[in-house]
Amino acid sequence: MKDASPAAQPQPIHLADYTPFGYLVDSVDLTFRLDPKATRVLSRIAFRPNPDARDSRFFLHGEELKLIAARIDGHAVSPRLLDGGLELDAPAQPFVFEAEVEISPESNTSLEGLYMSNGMYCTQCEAEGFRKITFYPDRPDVMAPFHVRIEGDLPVMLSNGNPTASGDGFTEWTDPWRKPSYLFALVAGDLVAREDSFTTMSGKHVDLKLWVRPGDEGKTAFGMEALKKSMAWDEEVYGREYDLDIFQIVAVSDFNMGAMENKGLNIFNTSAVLASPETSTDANFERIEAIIAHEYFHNWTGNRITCRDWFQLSLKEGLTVFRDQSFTADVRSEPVARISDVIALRGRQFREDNGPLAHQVQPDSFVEINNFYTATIYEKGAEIIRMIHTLVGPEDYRKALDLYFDRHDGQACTIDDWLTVFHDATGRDFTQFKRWYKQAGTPRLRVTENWMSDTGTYQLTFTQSTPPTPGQDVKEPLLIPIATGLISPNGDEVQATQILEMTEPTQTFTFDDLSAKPTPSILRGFSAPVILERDTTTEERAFLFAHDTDPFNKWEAGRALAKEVLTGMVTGGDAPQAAYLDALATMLRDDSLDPAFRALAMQMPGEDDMAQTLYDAGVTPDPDVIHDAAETLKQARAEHLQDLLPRLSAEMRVTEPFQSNAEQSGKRALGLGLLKLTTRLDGGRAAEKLWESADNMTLKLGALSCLLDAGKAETALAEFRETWKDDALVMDKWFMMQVGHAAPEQAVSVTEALTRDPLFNMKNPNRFRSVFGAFSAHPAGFHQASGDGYRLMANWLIRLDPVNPQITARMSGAFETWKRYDADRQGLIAAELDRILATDNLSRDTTEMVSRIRKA
Ligand code: B3K
Ligand code: ZN
Repeated sequence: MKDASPAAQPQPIHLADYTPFGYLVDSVDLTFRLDPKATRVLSRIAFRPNPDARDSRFFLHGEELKLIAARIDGHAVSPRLLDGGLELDAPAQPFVFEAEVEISPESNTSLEGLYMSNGMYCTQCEAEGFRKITFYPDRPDVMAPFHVRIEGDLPVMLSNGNPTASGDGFTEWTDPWRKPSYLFALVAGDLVAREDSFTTMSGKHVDLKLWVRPGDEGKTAFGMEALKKSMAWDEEVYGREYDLDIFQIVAVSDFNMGAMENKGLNIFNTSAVLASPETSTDANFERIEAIIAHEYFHNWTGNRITCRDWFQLSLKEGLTVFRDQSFTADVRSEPVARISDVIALRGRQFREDNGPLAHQVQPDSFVEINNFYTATIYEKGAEIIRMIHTLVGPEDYRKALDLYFDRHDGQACTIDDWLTVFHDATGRDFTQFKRWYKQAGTPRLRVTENWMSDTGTYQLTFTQSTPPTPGQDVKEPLLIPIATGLISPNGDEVQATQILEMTEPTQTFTFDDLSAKPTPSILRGFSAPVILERDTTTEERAFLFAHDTDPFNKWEAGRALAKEVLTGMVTGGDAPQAAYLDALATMLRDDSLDPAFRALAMQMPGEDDMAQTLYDAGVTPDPDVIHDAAETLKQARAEHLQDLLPRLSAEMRVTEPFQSNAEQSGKRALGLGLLKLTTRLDGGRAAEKLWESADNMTLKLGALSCLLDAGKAETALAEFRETWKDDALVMDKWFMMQVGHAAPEQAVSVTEALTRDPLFNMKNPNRFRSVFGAFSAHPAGFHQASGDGYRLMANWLIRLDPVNPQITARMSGAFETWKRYDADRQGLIAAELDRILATDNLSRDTTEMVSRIRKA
């Protein structure tokens, strides 16, 4: 119903219009009679009037449902069927509503609601998928205990909670914890489990099961370990214990995102859980560990305490991302984790926040909630929690979290509830701080310094401003925690890290008793999600790159230096600067630095990052020129470092059996970074050797990447395809690598050719993303001046929209940076955006996204 009426502009929903539902739900009983084409869902829901509600309208959401029968207290009723649901005149006292509906999982390609993936039934209900399963008040503030019976002839049939009965052709599940419908899950199919168990801190035994398709058992060990580590970490760091007899994870090959935190039954994209050294890279292992932790942590931050409405989404997502980031920092390397998180934040969230899709962490309105599972809600949301943590300190943070769980367990809450807890626990006023939730856009923080040698006084003056964003022209000053240290000319730290709390538009901070003019190290650990603007010299950046004791700022200095060099090359035709190349060599040679850190510090700024940097500096970026400059710089780096490469590469060789830990992966990352340079000098000989000898996917793929760079990958690609053609996750890498490494002028044809490969399948989100995600992440290929890249992308978005609107809407973000570019490119993109918008029956998801982008 809803998806088919896009011609009328979809109407936004407003936070200000929130009212509680007129009824409370005391219990939900569901029976599923599974059938691919005609599944019957019988529901029995006990309602009672909500004393806190003014509105007594009884409206239940429902979409794409065939209503067979409805009853109230056992008597047949005829509900009014409306757009998006049904309405009834409900009794003014407690009553039982029953319905029988029919749905067709097999024809559900949106991967929302109940659908089929590879012959197995599975569900995705967040945010509003439950209404595609049965009629229900499908909103997160309606919470209830669920009892589920599944009837069918499949070997495994699972739902949330504890198993309470099973027999020939049926299973039953009871989830005693009241939950919103978005956390409902059902899975049924031919599955096998890795089984394990966990004993909680209070001695409770929990069965753990990780379900996969037969054949994938060998890829489950790592996920299970990650789960147990997460369970222990949440007890230790947050005092949170698991609360059912069983915790299950199921791996599904067709899934719109990474994973889903359904109560007691997490559903995972295979790419976010299956791992083995032969098929997964170190980066895969790290991501899997973080996602397993993230979904597990939702059990408390999201499930036990959920969101009142979807405007509060960051209440669970920002907090849970912060929790998974802290977990990764604890189990791996803190500096490396922080740097990687900031690279991702800048690459995705800053990009969003500085374009047409910029929005508040707590929006005031939305059209399609699925479009708001964004980097801003997640990553900027996590930065906000991190700032709170920084401002109140770890002890008060824990005190406040204890109060949060204590006060709000079992409730559907708001971001205001969250901030009130911090106020009550610490006495601090969060009124100004709340602007971080309500103000979109990335703040700019300008800093100037003043040194008074006669008194030994040093001052830093900060000025903050946030540029206008769509619908929000005026910005108020934010409370910005600026972690700052000072370093003396000989490299000693003369002022340890201190948190400067900026609250005014302009503010000066003074440091006394200094014997020499210090070098400031500002925004250590990236203490606030802002863009720091500071006019400084190359020498000073090189000094900080060499001496800063804060690992984040040390890395940041190197990155700033690289950007400065690239900017000079792009805008002034400068040659690569020796100061940068020397500093890079010194850093790489420094054995006291963790190889993982060195690998990150040698990484070049991405071409999209450079485009934004140039645009911010008032220069219209040309993707081809940026690409060429980056290539020239890479070559210069290789030549400058050539004496270093053989020794350092040898040092990074791992001789022990493969482990996916921080130590080994750091060495492999640096080794492969060096191999990229070596390839520029030896034409790919070393890479060929590695290709032959590599026994794990990290090195194999690293070698392949170098062979692609050297133009010598033909045999390797064929061999790779032959070996892995039956392993979808590995083949995703094969697709992605070819697009990512195509020469700019060939990127369109390479991408097109890959879509003709029999293994390309647009219905599988992983496969579609492996091709088109990689294509849009290749700026010089996507932005070909001919406009061919834009056309190719638009063609496929138009084709995918009727199949899977969520993925289409998300991928349309490829165009979000269009206003950065020259008038010709803008004209070409505008035409493609208009063509998408003119498509018949375009989904609400895509309509909203593309119109927001177009409006810029
Ligand atoms: N909560 C889910 C995301 C649901 C996305 C719905 N379009 C996964 C997560 O954040 O953990
Ligand atoms: Zn989440």
